[in-house]
Amino acid sequence: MGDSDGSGNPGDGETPVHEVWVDAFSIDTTTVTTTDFARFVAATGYRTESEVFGYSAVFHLALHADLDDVLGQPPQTPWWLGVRGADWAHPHGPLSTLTGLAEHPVVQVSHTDALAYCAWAGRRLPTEAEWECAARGGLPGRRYPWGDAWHEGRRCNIWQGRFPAVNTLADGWLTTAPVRSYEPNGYGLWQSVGNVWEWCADWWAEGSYARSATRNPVGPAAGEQRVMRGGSYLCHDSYCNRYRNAARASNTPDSAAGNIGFRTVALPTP
Ligand SMILES: [Ca+2]
Ligand SMILES: [Ca+2]
Repeated sequence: MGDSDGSGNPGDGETPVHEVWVDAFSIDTTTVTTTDFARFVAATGYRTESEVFGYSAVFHLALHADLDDVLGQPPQTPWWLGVRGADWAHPHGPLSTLTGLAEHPVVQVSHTDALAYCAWAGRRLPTEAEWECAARGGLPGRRYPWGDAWHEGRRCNIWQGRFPAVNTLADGWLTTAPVRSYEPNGYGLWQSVGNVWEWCADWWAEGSYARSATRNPVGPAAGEQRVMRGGSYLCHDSYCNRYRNAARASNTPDSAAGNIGFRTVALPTP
């Protein structure tokens, strides 16, 4: 695990590189789709945290909402808009729908929502170590799931152009791509890097690698943020080079946005 080529970001805790053992596990080849999530909601009546809060985060160029429904934008990340009525079924705002998105990843789901889905499905979130093992696809120490070479726009869905205003769409997508786009890695996983960030089970701590268990690590015992891995359609070298196997990020468990989803793992829990 970890950043072998020095491209990690200060504060992201991608080092030290360390060897871990994970017991065999079975992981989804794709992130959970809107179709999967709709089945869960239909079966349980579950209301996501965005629905309870009444708003969620939408990327400014994807907005489908009346301006009255735009509640604000964080000064540090003004490309995110807080939008009333944005939720998993209206990922770009209340005027958006899931039409055409049946095979796209579900987004606007918090870590709490992902756990609720897992409980219904009889599955769980991957640990951070399992996620990285799966994302590497049998190529340890490489930068991307397919190796070290960069194939601009042909292997994953990130941002091309000038972030956050101009996207040339060289890879075909401004926001999410269908979950089976590009090519799977050596273990059959699609889009572990790019497309959407993926929630992991672990609590986040910048220094967790220095004190990681060597067998089946599960991360810190407690924390304030949960780990997310893999980067998203908003990643770009100029702003966020986190579309790499080793890259790490985190968010509070009740956070949701238009570029965060998840994939699940079969029980039991390590
Ligand atoms: Ca793209
Ligand atoms: Ca991903």
